[in-house]
Amino acid sequence: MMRAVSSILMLLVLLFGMATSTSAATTTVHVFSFDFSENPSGQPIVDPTIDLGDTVDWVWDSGFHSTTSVAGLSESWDSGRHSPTFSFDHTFSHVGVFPYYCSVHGFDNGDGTAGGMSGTITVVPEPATLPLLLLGGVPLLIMALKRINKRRALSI
Ligand SMILES: [Cu+2]
Repeated sequence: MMRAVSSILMLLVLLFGMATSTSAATTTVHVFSFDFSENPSGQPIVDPTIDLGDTVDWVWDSGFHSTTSVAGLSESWDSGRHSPTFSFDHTFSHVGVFPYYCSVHGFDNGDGTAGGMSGTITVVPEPATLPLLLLGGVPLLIMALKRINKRRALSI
């Protein structure tokens, strides 16, 4: 009985710890002529997907560029135009897909999208693992409780 209770407590502590230990992260996005990507120039272009509360750190590798969000969205930023060496941070506090562009080589289409030298930041709710952990934890909890009840029935 005590062993079952303590193992349930251990499980709860573990689940809680895993659910709350996801901390804010920073993703680097390279800025080069003429694109934005998680990969450096010459490798496949990757637009990042980040967790809510994470930060994107744009790092200028080459050329004269800006990172500028399109108008009318819940996230808004503008680095201004710079050459290397420069970097610019923005922390995302809203979930969604956020298109942005270089004000030198790209443009705001005026409808929430961007063209030319442009990219997107996708922000997903954090932590994505919490519902999965709870889904996994509930059956384990029920199994443990059933086992306790069975032992109790036997000992009477
Ligand atoms: Cu540019």
